[in-house]
Amino acid sequence: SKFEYAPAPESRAVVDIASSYGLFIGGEFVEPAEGGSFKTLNPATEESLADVSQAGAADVDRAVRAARRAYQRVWGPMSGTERGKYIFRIARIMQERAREFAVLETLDNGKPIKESRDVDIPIAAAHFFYHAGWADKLEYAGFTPAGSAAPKPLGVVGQIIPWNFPLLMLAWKIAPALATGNTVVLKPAETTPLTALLFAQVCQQADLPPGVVNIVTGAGETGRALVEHPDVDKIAFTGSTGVGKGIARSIAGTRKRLSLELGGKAANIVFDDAAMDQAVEGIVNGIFFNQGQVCCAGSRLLVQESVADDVVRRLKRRLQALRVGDPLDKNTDVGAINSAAQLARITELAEVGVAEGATRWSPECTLPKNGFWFAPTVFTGVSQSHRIAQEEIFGPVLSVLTFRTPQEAVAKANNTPYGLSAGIWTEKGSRILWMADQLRAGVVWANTFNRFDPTSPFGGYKESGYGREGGRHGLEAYLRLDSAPSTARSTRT
Ligand code: TXE
Repeated sequence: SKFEYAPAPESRAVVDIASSYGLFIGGEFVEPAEGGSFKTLNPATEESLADVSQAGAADVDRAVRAARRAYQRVWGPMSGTERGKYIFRIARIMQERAREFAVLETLDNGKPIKESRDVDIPIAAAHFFYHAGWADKLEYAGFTPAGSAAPKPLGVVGQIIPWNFPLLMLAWKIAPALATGNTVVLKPAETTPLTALLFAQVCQQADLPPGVVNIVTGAGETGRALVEHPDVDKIAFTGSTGVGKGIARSIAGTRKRLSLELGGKAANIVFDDAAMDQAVEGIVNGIFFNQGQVCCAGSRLLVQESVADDVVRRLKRRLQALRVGDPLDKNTDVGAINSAAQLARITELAEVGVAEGATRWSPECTLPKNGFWFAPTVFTGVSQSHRIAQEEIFGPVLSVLTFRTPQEAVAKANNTPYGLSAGIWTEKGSRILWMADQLRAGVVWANTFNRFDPTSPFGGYKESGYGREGGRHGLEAYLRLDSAPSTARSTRT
């Protein structure tokens, strides 16, 4: 049955939030077969924003069938040029509706509006623009030998994303999948489904053929149904390392392809010759951007011993000036933690840090009474074996360690199970190149941190996962590079 909208009692000025949402399947919003729903909250106030449908296995099956039909009948056979036009149209509408997206993202996630306004939404739109440009050029990009057929799509792709960058992760997943001719069933995280549902409306507005994009909302059970569905050709997952490993186990031995983007414990490495004001800004941005709920967050500061006291002093002074509070206030630097569960994980690991003997410090700040809040926190006196130096905290908590030589910095930076990103702060170009070569990290930033661009591939080493997202490399995850015929007609441009 089709889902009818009722406006929420106090829908916000900028964005219309419905009181309840259906599943987006086959181009329309529909009721879930078993009728269940869950609430999504504003983490800054704990108020309910909307009721969202809970997709069960029957709904996931319906979405996969819609995606298969769209793949076989419309999207697979369509020329790259035509596909590109639809993706461009989506990008343009996202730009036009950027304010709505930004406010909705901040309400549902708790992140400061200046981040959703200046980072999440514009980069999400940029991913669609970038990939629209690829849609009709795939056969010229060297994926397959010159003169042979264009590379083929995989078919129906299941995508599962986390709550830390809800719309941006959706864009990282959907834009390359569509550009390469695949159709999609995407499951947003259960605490942040609203911008994905607004994106579904954008697909309608862009007249995207029904079934090319399907959005199923729900928690881990819904994700599991998607992973286990026999007619899905690939799973792309971003989330916790534990769940990622479980997905890899359940997919082993099936025809499904898999790409995983998991956790991190990045080192932000500051040498004594670094431009210190810039480095301190980079440290702050590295760990307090999005409340530290970032897989590539610079959660370990490795600072050269000779300047360690000075850097920590400057850092603390800078943190006194951070504004923590109402995420909708455009002056806010640090917003709310996304959920009670995440707050509990952060709180527990911070307590472990104290119990293991590290020194805990936070600037003075008054946290709002309701909602999920955690003050910016710095641990000094941390050693490599401490859990706060090894485990992903995924919160506004920085662990400070020191080193003497570049070799020691490399050894310490590489001493975690992860390998997603790293930062280097030095004025010496030769040292940047040597360090970047030695660090086991998929992304290495020099004299900057947390920079994202659709043209650069992003992804990890070791337990941070495999596969790359963004750039030419990101497209490979959605293509068959052999010359076997695909189930749909060729994707000639
Ligand atoms: O992640 P989950 P959680 C890390 C971070 C955080 C921890 C836990 O350290 O503290 O993970 O976060 C879906 N089959 N990261 O519990 O559960 C789930 O519904 C299929 C790092 O929120 O991995 C959601 O859509 N899907 C990370 C998505 O997986 C399942 C971002 C992620 O949730 C599933 C998020 C299952 N069995 C957390 N169980 C990063 N790399 O950025 C859950 N899901």
